[in-house]
Amino acid sequence: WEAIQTGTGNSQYSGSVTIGTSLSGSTYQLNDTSRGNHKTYNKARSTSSSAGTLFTDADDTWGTGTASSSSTSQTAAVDAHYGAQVTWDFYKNVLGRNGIKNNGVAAYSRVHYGNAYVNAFWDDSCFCMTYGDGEGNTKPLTSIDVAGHEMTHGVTSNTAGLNYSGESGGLNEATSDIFGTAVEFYAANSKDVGDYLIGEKIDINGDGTPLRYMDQPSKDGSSANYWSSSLGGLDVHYSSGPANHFYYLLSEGSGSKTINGVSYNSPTSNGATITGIGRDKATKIWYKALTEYMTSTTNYKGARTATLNAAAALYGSGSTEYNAVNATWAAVNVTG
Ligand code: ASN
Ligand code: ZN
Ligand code: CA
Repeated sequence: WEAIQTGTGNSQYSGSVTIGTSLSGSTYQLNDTSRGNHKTYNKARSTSSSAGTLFTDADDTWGTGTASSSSTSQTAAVDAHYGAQVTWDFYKNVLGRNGIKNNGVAAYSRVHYGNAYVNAFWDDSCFCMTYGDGEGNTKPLTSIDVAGHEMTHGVTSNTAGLNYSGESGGLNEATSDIFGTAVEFYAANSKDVGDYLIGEKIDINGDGTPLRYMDQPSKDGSSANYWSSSLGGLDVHYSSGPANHFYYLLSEGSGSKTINGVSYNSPTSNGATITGIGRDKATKIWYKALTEYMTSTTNYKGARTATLNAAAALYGSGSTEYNAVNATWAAVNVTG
């Protein structure tokens, strides 16, 4: 018998948070029974394919809130568990999706994977996401935008199924950045105020810069701002650029802007000025396009059509939103 509990989590990146746990006998577990039984496991440096050991605790207060190189620290587990929880709630409350497969069943998370492993990934075969501890084993890749990114790979796999290469691969990656960002803005805690940067908290470059910039993807030195005929030859984490840029422009508009203390400057390929329609509408348009109009082979031209169809269905063809989608694609060099 397991009772639904809410534990206190002292996370590394999101402050003190409430997390879904359960009580089995007299032991608490990282098993969120209110969200499809999402469990978080400890790999304790192993890279084997097993789930690992379910995190347990005596008093339902988890983690210390500070970085630790311990291979079994609860803190990384708190961030991963919380990230999955907020992502679950975002999909349910904002987009009406009940879990990755829309069937109420959760995936699971594994932390402390490998030794100083600097990556996180979704795996269709285990239906799980996995997080390394980062450089020095003290920078786990468990920030909320990364958790939202990885869990969204599961959603994409189970909806459009965008092939993970060429332009469809870039759109797959962008979909994870888009909803990872939307999840970060959705999170209601004191530390995650929301930004259009990816991985700004995990310090993967060692100099405080984020992994990716949605307002101007080329700021990472490798991503494309605009579509070109050679885009599909880039790594999928760089060919995501024009779609990430599309999402920023459609949400916030072109030019300079400061949001939650972060400064952005978003250019356009054609010199057009774009007026944003807001992040909520941009998010709903991308989700409807992903789940109803995109397929495994959708390319950038197809993404334009899919989002126009989604905007027409949601707001009407010829609506302000529809026209903004059209103008924004043109501003990243995607036309009909
Ligand atoms: N962290 C990467 C991602 O989710 C892992 C990968 O390249 N598959 O995209
Ligand atoms: Zn990814
Ligand atoms: Ca972010």
